[in-house]
Amino acid sequence: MRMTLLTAALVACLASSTASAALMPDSYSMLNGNTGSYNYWDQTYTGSGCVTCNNASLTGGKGDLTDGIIAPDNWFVTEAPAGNGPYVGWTLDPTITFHWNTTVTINAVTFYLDDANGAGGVSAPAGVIVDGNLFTIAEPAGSAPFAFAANGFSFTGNDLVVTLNRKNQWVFLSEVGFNATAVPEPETYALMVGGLGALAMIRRRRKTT
Ligand SMILES: [Ca+2]
Ligand SMILES: [Ca+2]
Ligand SMILES: [Ca+2]
Repeated sequence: MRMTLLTAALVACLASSTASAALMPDSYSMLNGNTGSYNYWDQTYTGSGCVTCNNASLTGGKGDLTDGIIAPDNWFVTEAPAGNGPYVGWTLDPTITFHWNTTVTINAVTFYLDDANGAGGVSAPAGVIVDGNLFTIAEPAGSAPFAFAANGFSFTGNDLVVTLNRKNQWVFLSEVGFNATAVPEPETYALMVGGLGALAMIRRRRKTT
């Protein structure tokens, strides 16, 4: 029973030390989207730059890519009629720089993308580059929007650069999420070791009585 408690305490400590934390950027910069049948712009972007101009330079703000809204359907459904649709769609390979005001460590980036199987020239991208690391994206089964998580790298800094590599004429993105594996603080280690030490002492005391 005491060993079970000890094991449970250890598992709890390890679980808390590897918990994943979501990190919201303070701003992002990129070129605005393009016009096709509709306008696939980042019309709610809060920074400087023309939000209704194709490929205008947008800097210092946030918009469609970090508003928490993930497009639930293909571009031809969610973008019609022309308005502030949830996607940003490009006919170039967009490079987006995400900025944090404080230094962050990031181990995973999730991209929420459309896969229209080529309808209107819109397909899943061939891959994404995150902080210089290329991640190839296999063609998703079916034709629904999907999420692709790039992980297995570690970025520490203020500005994380990502690029989407198109496979077709267009690439459509509605949200980007960031996760960090929290590194335990020295105090956490101290508490963990202290807690295990206390349990061991209890065990020893019980043995001697
Ligand atoms: Ca969004
Ligand atoms: Ca949009
Ligand atoms: Ca597909």
